[in-house]
Amino acid sequence: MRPLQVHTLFLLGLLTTAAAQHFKRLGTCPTLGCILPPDQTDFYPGQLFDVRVEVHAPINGSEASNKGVPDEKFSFCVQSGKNGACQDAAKFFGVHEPALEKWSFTYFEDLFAQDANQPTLVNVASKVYRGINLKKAGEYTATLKYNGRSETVASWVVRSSSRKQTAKNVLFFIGDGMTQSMITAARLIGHKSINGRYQSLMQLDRMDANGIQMTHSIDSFITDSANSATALFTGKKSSVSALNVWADSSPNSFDDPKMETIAELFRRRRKGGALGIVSTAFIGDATPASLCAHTRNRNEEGAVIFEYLESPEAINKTFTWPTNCEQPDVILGGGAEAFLADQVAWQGQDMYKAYRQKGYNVLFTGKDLNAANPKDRTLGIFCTNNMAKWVDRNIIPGNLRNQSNSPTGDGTDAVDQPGLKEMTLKAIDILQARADKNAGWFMMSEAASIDKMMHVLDYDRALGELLELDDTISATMDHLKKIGELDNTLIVVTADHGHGFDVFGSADTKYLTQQSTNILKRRAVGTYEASGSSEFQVAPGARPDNATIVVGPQGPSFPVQWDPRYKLAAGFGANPDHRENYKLTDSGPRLPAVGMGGIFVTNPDDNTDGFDVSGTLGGDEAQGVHSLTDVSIFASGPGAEAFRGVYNNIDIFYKVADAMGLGA
Ligand SMILES: *[C@@H]1O[C@H](CO)[C@@H](O)[C@H](O)[C@H]1NC(C)=O
Ligand SMILES: *[C@@H]1O[C@H](CO)[C@@H](O)[C@H](O)[C@H]1NC(C)=O
Ligand SMILES: *[C@@H]1O[C@H](CO)[C@@H](O)[C@H](O)[C@H]1NC(C)=O
Ligand SMILES: CC(=O)N[C@H]1CO[C@H](CO)[C@@H](O)[C@@H]1O
Repeated sequence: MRPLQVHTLFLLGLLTTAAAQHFKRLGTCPTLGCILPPDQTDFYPGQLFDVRVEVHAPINGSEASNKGVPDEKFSFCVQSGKNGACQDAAKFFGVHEPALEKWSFTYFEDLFAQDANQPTLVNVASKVYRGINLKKAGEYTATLKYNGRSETVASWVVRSSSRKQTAKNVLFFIGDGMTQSMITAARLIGHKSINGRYQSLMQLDRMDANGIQMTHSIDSFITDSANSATALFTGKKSSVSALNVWADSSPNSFDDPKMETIAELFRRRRKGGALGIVSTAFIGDATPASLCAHTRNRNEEGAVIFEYLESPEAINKTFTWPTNCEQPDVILGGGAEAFLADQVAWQGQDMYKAYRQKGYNVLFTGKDLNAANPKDRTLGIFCTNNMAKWVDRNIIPGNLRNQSNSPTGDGTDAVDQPGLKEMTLKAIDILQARADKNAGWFMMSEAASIDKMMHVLDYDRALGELLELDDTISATMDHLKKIGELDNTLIVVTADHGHGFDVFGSADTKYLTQQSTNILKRRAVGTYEASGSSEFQVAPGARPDNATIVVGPQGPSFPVQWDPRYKLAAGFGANPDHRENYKLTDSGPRLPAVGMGGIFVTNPDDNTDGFDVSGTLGGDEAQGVHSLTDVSIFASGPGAEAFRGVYNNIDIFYKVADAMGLGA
């Protein structure tokens, strides 16, 4: 902890822009002088980053200044510690004085300006210092002076670090969007209880340590998966949609100042260490992209896939970046569109071919994954877009038909998709086979569709994904034990953000569908004592009562029946207009709202026998959105105790880096 830097000029700046809330000139920059990394940024010793300074001159709007001409003669200096002199930045960083860059951008000051289509126009003068690092732990102060007497001050801290390795391997699981209320609901449907007592627990309930992390963005209190993953993997706060960069105001999505990720640092400091990325999302999506890619715009899916293979710098050599992930040893997930030349691949290249040329074994089915030689660098892409959901793969496999989502792009159906468990276990074998002796490995494995199914209010599928994650963690621990690596492996499980989901009772779906009006249908919801016990039956596992229950094909810790008469009655904090009947959508993932006349309204084909729920979001939202809640973090293995307590999402990067002993 350190005191907030209270600076009079900052306060003046804050007063003039106090109204900027929805829309900001630049979120990290309350004054007209901007420093990126902004005030209150922390670093790991030697961690690479870029620095950008901007001087803004709005030509109109409430902050109009200097007739719209930005001060090009600004000065920028950095001071180490409390007493040293503030040294010219180029000299301090040991780089050439960068060239001056200029551009302009527009933004709306508020919703009234947007309605009137009156954007404010801002002219900018800027410099960028690339590939910097600060080796010595301690405090640093960066000062930008502009417009004569104005100044912006940023206080940075290089944290102390550990060189002692406690964990040879790190397996980092992300349950995307997973909150404690979802874990509670998944436990209720996946585990039997008698008289209020569970007869078995989730793997998440049985980890060595647990804590709570705060997920706010650098400039908004609700986060998205790009900037929260950036926080987890770089130890830096960032903005919505930004991947491992601080968002600047320039139009280019690739020139924003970068920050080194845990994967890049691991590759640079642990020679011979192996790197794995597994996700049930399209593999260029924000969370899997956050290990290796750098861009202001998470939608640059083609660029992300190119950056994994080459380096962020290969996008444009002008934006030098002296580190990269050096071609991860294993990449498994969906998202074939970013590899297919005629779809969204980078510059229309056949990226499968490009990966093969760099030595990757490229495969497309669960069968091929199972048979793959673990010694090979492996790219497994099993479908276009996101992968099939656990409920569809295991309960309603017919839903995998007629999707035209083959990863080869030939228009057939991707019917042989592995689950998170199969991918994660195989990835472990590949990392084990490819890591140099004692060099260990780092893997991120993401249950992406907890989030994706919560967005579409498909609670059954979301909880299925969560139970699959839990099953994956326990199978992983068994596997690591079998191969003698459990005691060498730190396992961390957390979420990147939450959704406002919770359960408030049970619903008699039979009664609900037979009533004629909204208000009568809602009588089917039983609260308090009328909520009863869970009617979901579970498959037997290592449980005392397993004799009486029919074993499903899914194994223990999953319900054997996904649509009992009495379901969970649940709600959502942020939703479009929709209709609810609490039954499993058996045609595939739910579509709660559709576009009609320029806004999203209740999908007339969804839950036709349900009751209407009014939206809480604007008509431009087709889905639910993320919410504020802190999220849980669980850890087991060497170094797990560091994850106890309540802290910020950025702290997780430092804890993981220390466990791996990545201090220089
Ligand atoms: C600012 O100036 C630009 C360019 O002349 C104009 O398009 C815009 O509407 C102006 N905005 C305001 C808020 O006056
Ligand atoms: C690289 O970036 C520079 C500076 O923004 C730009 O002028 C140039 O056109 C870019 N090159 C490519 C190939 O995009
Ligand atoms: C539970 O199932 C296992 C495997 O089918 C069996 O060996 C065990 O005896 C069962 N336990 C009880 C208490 O029925
Ligand atoms: C609705 C539809 O197109 N159904 C087709 C799905 O695919 C099977 C074969 O895989 C066809 O028989 C169906 O007609």
